[in-house]
Amino acid sequence: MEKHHIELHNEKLQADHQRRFDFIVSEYAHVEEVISKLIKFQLAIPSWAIGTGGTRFGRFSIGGEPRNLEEKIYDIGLLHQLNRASGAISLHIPWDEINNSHAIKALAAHYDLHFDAMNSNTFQDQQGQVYSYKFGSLQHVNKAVRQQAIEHNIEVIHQGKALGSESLTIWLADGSCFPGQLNFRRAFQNTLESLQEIYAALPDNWKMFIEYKAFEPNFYSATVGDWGQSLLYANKLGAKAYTLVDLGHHLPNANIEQIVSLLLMEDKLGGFHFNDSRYGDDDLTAGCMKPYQLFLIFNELVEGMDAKGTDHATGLGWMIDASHNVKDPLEDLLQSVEAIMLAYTQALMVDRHALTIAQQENDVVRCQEILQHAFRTDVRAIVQEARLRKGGAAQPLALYREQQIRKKLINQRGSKTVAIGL
Ligand code: PSV
Ligand code: MN
Ligand code: MN
Repeated sequence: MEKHHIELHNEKLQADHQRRFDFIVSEYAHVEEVISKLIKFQLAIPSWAIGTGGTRFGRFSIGGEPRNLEEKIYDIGLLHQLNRASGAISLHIPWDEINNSHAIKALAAHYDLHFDAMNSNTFQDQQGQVYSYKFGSLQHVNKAVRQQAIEHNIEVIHQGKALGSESLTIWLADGSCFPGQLNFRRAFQNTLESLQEIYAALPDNWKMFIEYKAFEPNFYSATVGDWGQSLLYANKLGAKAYTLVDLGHHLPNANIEQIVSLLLMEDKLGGFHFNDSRYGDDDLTAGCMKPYQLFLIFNELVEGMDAKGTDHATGLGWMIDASHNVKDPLEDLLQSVEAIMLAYTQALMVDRHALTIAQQENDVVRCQEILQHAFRTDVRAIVQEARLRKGGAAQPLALYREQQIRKKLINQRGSKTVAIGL
C-alpha cells in the first residue's frame, strides 16, 4: 500500500482521535508510559493463517490467498504496515518451502519483519517420507520412526538459523485413541529421549517451546497433553526448553491465567499461541469469545514479568495461531492483533499498588473492582495513538476495506487459490 494512502486516511480521522485521546490522557496519569510499551510490542503472524484454512468438513476459498512463501511475507508485511504491531512471522515446515533463505530473509527485512519461532510438523506424512506417523512420531515404538522425526526437527532448526529465527516450537499429535493402545510411561520416555536429541542440536541462543494440547487428533491420551507434562519435559531438558501455551488447547474452563502465572514464576513460560475458542481448539479470533479471560492472562503476564524485571516485548514469544473459515484471514488477523493490544493495554492500566493492598486485606470486592475498572476502560485511543506514532493506520481494518485489498489480491492471484500447506 502506498504511504500516502495511510497519511490521507489518518488525516481524515485525526480530529476525532485527538478528542478521544485527550480525554483518556486527562483521566490517567501514566498514558505515555503505556504508549512506550505498546510501541515496542510485536506479534508474530503464523504463515499458515494467511489463507482460508476451513475445517475438516470443507474449505471455502476467499480468493487471492498467497501461493507461496514470498506472497505470505507480502501479506504479513501489509498487516504490519497497517498496524505496525505484526513485525514477525512464524513459519511451519514443510508447509513453508524455503528455496533460497538468503532471498527470503532479505524480502522479510524489506517489510520490516523478522522470523519468530519455527514450527516442525510430524503430525502428517509427507510425500516421499519413509515411515508413517500414524502411531506417533517422537513417542513411536519404533526407533527408526522416532529418528526420522528427530532429523526433521533438526532440519527445521537449520532452516531457521539461516533466517535468523531463534526458537523452535514442537507440537506433537502423539498420543493414543483407545485405552490400552499405549504404555504411557514408555511413550513419555521415548518422547523425552527424542526431545533430548533435538535439544542437543539447538544453538546456544535458541529456545525450544513445547506446546501442549489436551486432545485431537488423539482422543484418549495426548503425550504432551497439558502444562504439567510440558513442564516435566522442559525441566528435564534444561534451561533452553520452555512450555508454550496455546489458548485453545485446554479442557473446558481451565484457569489459563493461573497456569501462566505459575509457569512465569518457574521461568518456564516460553510463549503463546493466541486465539479464542468456545468449544475446543477452535482457533478463532483472539478475544472474540472471552475477552475478559484474555485480559486476565495479560494481567498475570504484566504482574509476573514486572516482578522479575523481564522486558515485556522480548521476554516471551508472542505468536498468534488462528484458522479461518468464514472471514477474510487478513481482516481476522487485524482483529486479533487489535484485541491482544487492547488486553495488554488494559492490563497495563491496572492499579497494581491498590490491588496488592486489597489482596493483603482480603478485600475481595475491591480486588474485583480494580480489575474490572481496568477491563472496562475504553483504551482504544491509546492503542491507536501508539500505532499512529509508529507510522501505522488510525483504523487498519477500515483502511484495508477502503483500499479494497482483497479485491486487488484476487485480481493479482486469482479467485481459486489454495493456500500452500493448508
Ligand atoms: C495444533 O492444534 C496447533 O495449535 C499447533 O500449534 C500446530 O502447529 C498448529 O496448530 C498449526 O495447525
Ligand atoms: Mn498452536
Ligand atoms: Mn491448535
